[in-house]
Amino acid sequence: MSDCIFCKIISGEIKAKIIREDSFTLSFLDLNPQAPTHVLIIPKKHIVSLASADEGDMEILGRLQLAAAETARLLKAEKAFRLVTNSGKGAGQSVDHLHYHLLAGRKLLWPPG
Ligand code: DGP
Repeated sequence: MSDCIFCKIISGEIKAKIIREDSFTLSFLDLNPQAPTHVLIIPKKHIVSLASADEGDMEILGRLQLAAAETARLLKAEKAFRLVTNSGKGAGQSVDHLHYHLLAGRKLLWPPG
């Protein structure tokens, strides 16, 4: 989508520190880190949010999970990390392109705020 920040990161129009990439997903450092390790994992397909994904997105949703686990391994965070998606403005979603936050490197409290 032409006015989507994350689509612009995928196309290279906006720079980001890429951690991992494959044909379907991109992992890159969050601009506003909330933990020593804070990576965003996104589909290259523009999906607005998890709530708007449908059965046709089943494969990409699986690939996102595996990309997140691989990203955690690459960053040596596989023993303790959190994967979270904010779906909808009320949940804190500020970018309307599905993304998972991978957080690690500090004590992660539960429940989250
Ligand atoms: P959320 O609030 O769940 O929609 O998370 C959006 C995240 O995206 C937020 O943690 C900050 C990050 N972000 C926003 N714009 C950019 C950008 O241009 N580059 C990078 N690397 N991250 C961004």
